[in-house]
Amino acid sequence: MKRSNLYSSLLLALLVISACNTTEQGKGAEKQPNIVVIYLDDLGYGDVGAYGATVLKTPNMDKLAAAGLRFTNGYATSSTCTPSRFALLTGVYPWRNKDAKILPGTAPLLIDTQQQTLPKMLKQAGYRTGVVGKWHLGLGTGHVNWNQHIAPGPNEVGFDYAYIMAATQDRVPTVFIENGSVVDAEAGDPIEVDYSKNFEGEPTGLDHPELLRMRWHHGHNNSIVNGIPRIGFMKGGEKAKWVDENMADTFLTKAQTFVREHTDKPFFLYYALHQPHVPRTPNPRFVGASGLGPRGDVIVEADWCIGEFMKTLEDEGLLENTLVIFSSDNGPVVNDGYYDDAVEKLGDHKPWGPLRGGKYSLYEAGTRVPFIVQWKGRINPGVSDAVVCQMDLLASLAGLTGQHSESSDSQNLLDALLGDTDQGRTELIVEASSRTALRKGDWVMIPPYNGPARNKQVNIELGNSTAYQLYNVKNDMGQQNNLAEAEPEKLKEMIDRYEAIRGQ
Ligand code: NG6
Ligand code: CA
Repeated sequence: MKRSNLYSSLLLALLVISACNTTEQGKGAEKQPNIVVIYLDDLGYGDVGAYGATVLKTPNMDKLAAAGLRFTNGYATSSTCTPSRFALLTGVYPWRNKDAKILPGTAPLLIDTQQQTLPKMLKQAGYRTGVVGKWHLGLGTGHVNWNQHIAPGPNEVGFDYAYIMAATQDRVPTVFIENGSVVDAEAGDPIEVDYSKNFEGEPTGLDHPELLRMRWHHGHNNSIVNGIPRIGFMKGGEKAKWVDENMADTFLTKAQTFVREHTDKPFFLYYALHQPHVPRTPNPRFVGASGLGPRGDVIVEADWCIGEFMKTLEDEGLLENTLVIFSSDNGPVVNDGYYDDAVEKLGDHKPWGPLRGGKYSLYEAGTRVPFIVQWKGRINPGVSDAVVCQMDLLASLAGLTGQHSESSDSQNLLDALLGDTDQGRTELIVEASSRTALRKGDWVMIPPYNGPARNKQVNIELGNSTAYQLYNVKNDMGQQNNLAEAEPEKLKEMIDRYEAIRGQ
């Protein structure tokens, strides 16, 4: 071979190899994008501009929707936090686990450490995994010593990194926990937590209303932290206690840092914001921002955090290689136990949008939530009416990353989530404080339940009735016309299917 020919052959070979590499990388990016779940706490279907809110402005959430796929039938499994988060992380219906209920801050870890989870599955696919924000899935095995390493917790169910609050911001302990250790804990000021009795000499919201800067409406009258009465009793840990108004910035910074530190390998980040759950304590920068009082202000604050977080992805050049899923753990509540002007300043804003009910409810506003999926360059912006559920992320993301889902509840809806089809689930059981209902096609069937029709304290219709309820939620989104009597065949079909699934 002539020397010039040899050179050209070598050059050609190099070109072929580099072309193959590019294709490989391209394929890898398609299969292994970074994955971020941005999860709000009690954000309602009607709280987001893209879902019809007009009084309340959410430009950054709207931007996600404008650049991504907005689901009109996106569901949490449950109308409260713990069961929804359980399903999100395990892909299993929460009603299969009798302990999947709103947990106190002292509850043991709800997820079995042997169980498959979303972060564990993604770790198998080579991902680095992190959780920042609200946990509320229990910690330890029953008697947590808050002054020692706390385990099992997020690190034992698949998260490489965890910066969390244990339960909710209205429950003690009011401290952050980073990889099993209370942040800023001091050996000389040990933390003690009890949900049944107070510690001697410690003031409570019930006994010392003069010490409060936020009054309790129902519940929330135990230990006082930062002038706010909480659920449960806590002693010690003065330096470790969070400043409520700084929580949003703290979680944002941790989420941004996680991204910046993991740009070399695919990552999965579960960014679980604490807004707009009670107590609503916007940073002073956001006080008055919404005109709707603290509930609106903390939604504006959360919206800002999301904008800043998305900027970080953009600045790191990751937008085109990151699948972002935005949703909420359950529907909205206006008065959830504190006097905070949310009721008085609500005006024309409808956190539940066109849906009936809210948090704690079996009606649609309990579980149908904002649900947006964005992947720049891969997902065509638009709106999808496919029924999708957060529980399906396990099987769908397993499908995306070439892994196997061990859950039979979680469905691989990757094509629907990426907008390649508008076919989602055909049926879904939704849950509200251990009561369940069936959505199948355009229909929702709620079996009879004892209990009040309305929770008067939070002023939300719960879905309880002595009779069967049957709604066509396509024609009657607000569930105003109970068709149980008019459509006996449909009702029977729904009851049969419901009983079959619940009996599985
Ligand atoms: C309820 C609390 C409520 C809220 C909820 C959990 C009372 C009276 N109410 O028990 O304020 O903390 O639990 O919300 O204590 S969730 O979004 O975490 O499910
Ligand atoms: Ca919640």
